[in-house]
Amino acid sequence: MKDDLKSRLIAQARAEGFDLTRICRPDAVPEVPARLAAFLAHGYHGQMGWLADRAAWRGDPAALWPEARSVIVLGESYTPEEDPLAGLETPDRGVISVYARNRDYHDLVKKRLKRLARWLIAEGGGEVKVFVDTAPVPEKPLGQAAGLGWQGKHTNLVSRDLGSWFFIGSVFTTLALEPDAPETDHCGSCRACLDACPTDAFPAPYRLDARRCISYLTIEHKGPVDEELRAKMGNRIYGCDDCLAACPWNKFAVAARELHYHARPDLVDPPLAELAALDDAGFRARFSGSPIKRVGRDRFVRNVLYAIGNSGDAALRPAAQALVDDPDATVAEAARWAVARLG
Ligand code: B12
Ligand code: SF4
Ligand code: SF4
Repeated sequence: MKDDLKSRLIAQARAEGFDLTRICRPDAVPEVPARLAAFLAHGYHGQMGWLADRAAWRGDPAALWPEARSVIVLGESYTPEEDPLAGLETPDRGVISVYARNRDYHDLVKKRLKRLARWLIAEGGGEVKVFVDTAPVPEKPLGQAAGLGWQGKHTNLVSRDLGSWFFIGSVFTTLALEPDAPETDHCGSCRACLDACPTDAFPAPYRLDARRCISYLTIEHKGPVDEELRAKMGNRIYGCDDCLAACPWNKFAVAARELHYHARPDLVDPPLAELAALDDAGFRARFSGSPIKRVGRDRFVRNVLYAIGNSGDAALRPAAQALVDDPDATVAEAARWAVARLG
């Protein structure tokens, strides 16, 4: 009877739009507390104090909700149709990472998780909690324990079916569902992701120093970025996909089923001059419904100015010059840096 519930759950998740559905026990990741503690002890989390604040829960899903008996871990593909790195060849344009080229996945995945959870309660009873990204849940290790994929050397989960381009969501339940077998590491001797990183953000395979990662620097880091790293950011203005795009397992990925993940044309490599001119209202209007809205106009324009400084394109100098007295001190400093770099 329970197995029947599990196969119907998998079919229901598929109908909701999830590409992968696997199950593990909440206590299936005993290695995580020590590894998370080592990550924090090195200071790899930078300004992301929230990673340290709730480390006891993030390390141990069984402590987060002691009544939970199973974790359903789900993967949703956002594989791009376009070449994700093509924009790196056009320095007068900014590259936005694939996951942020349309609607915010947090909203889309959460809605689906909630619908799936309601279905599960109706069919099997029990209680549920749903999580995607923002809760203190070790989503990647849980995904590996459930067999969704393995944590590759770039630290993200890689699936034999979807490659590196998929989001993770989870449903914790008090039901005891049959767990799946964990996935094993299929990286072998490959190190394509490590070699692709523009900022050498991997102190070792499977370990990321987030302080050097362009995704962290463009999205999470407040204030000025170290000059040594700025120059290496190129024209990446929101997130970074270089290590994901390098993964050979992507050849098995098919384009995302969810149309809201297909790129909005105006978010594929937009002109830097246009973005530098955005004020608060313009920024909010342009990025409404997009994850980019979270960083706010000032941090976004800071990123755009670093890209202008790296462009080598003197035609962009006036766009930076216009911001040297910006009320935001970080934006003003970035503008002066860009003007000086363009000579
Ligand atoms: C914080 C965070 C970030 C930070 C830090 C990233 C990181 N690798 O930790 C920053 C801002 C840099 C970031 C960037 C990105 N992120 Co992010 N991020 C998170 C978040 C919120 C928490 C991750 C976390 O706990 N990090 C802390 C460290 C300690 O965890 P860890 O990487 O798992 O570290 C493990 C390894 O070091 C490992 N380890 C240590 N030694 C060894 C040895 C061996 C042999 C092995 C196997 C493992 C191992 O053990 C550690 C503990 O598990 C998760 C959502 C969530 N709640 O889980 C999303 C999440 C990981 N991010 C995601 C995405 C998509 C991205 C980006 C691709 C976005 C982009 N395009 O810019 C980049 C990728 C950068 C990269 N190479 O990781 C997805 C990944 C989906 C997937 N398929 O894996 C997640 C799961 C969000 C989601 N719900 O879909 N992210
Ligand atoms: S996201 Fe970019 S900067 Fe961060 S580790 Fe991957 S390649 Fe390096
Ligand atoms: S690029 Fe190679 S080393 Fe990196 S995650 Fe993919 S298979 Fe593993």
